[in-house]
Amino acid sequence: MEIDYSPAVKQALEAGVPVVALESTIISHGFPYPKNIELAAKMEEIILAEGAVPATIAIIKGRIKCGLTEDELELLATSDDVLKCSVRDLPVAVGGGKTGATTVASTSYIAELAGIRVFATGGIGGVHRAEEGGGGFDVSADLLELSRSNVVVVAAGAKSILDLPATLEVLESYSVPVIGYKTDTFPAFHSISSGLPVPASVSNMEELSQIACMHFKLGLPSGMLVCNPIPAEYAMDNAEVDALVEKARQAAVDAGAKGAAITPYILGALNRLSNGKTSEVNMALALNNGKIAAQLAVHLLSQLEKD
Ligand code: PSU
Ligand code: MN
Repeated sequence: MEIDYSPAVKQALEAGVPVVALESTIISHGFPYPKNIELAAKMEEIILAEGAVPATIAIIKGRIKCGLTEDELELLATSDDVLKCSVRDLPVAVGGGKTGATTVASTSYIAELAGIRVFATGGIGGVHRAEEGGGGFDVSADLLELSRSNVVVVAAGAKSILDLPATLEVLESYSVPVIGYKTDTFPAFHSISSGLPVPASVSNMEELSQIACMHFKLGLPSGMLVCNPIPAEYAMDNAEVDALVEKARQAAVDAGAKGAAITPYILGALNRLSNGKTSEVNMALALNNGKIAAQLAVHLLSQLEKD
């Protein structure tokens, strides 16, 4: 598959400089403009500051891009004609010359093809709650892709709009290692903890990179999920989030939002209902994931070279 690399990403991959993949759905469908472009720029800065090179992935007019120009980021942030592309949408987007933002699933898929081992996002998709407004029967392709793309994904867990116990069960069935970074519970995106235990946790970067290194050395076909909770100073109380989520879910039912449109709809409703607070929190956790992913990419590369 042909991928268009930006000069910076191409150079980094050739020279063996650590690279961190970034998704673009968070830009096109996760934040309002101009917060989204602010996030995209800050995410790149924070990764560069840690000594890694950011590679934002998207489909631009039918071309798979790994590393974007400012104009391309601006297009993704402002156009209302950007498809939300999971893996199954790639043939339609690429074949049809369309512009699409990549989800955790499709970004992981492309990152592996590009030889990028670490990917930072906000939160992963998961198993939706079965009741109305939860999406009905709806399981994100992010989970399936985590089982078959050989990439370490750093995320602040998943949002409490999802069924988190079921999400963890599916990750177990799919043999995806789930590692808590400085936590022994699964983070709930806006909140530090869902209260659900994770199967393993590490207390520092050295340990994390050793485990990630072992994942690749064992040749496991799956990805690995690193759960990095939101920093305490930005975190929201579980009760505050739960109350907002209930209202946002009702708004989604009233608006008839379904399928792939559910998550973006609920994110927008949470932002409105909280007067922008959830977007601020979302920004803080995404940047923190960028930072940890960059540190991991740097450590992992030297670890892999050592062994
Ligand atoms: N969660 C967020 N913000 C997002 C997403 C999830 O807080 O922008 C996006 C990610 O790109 C994720 C996708 O991969 O939604 C999952 O969508 P679905 O549930 O339709 O698979
Ligand atoms: Mn879905």
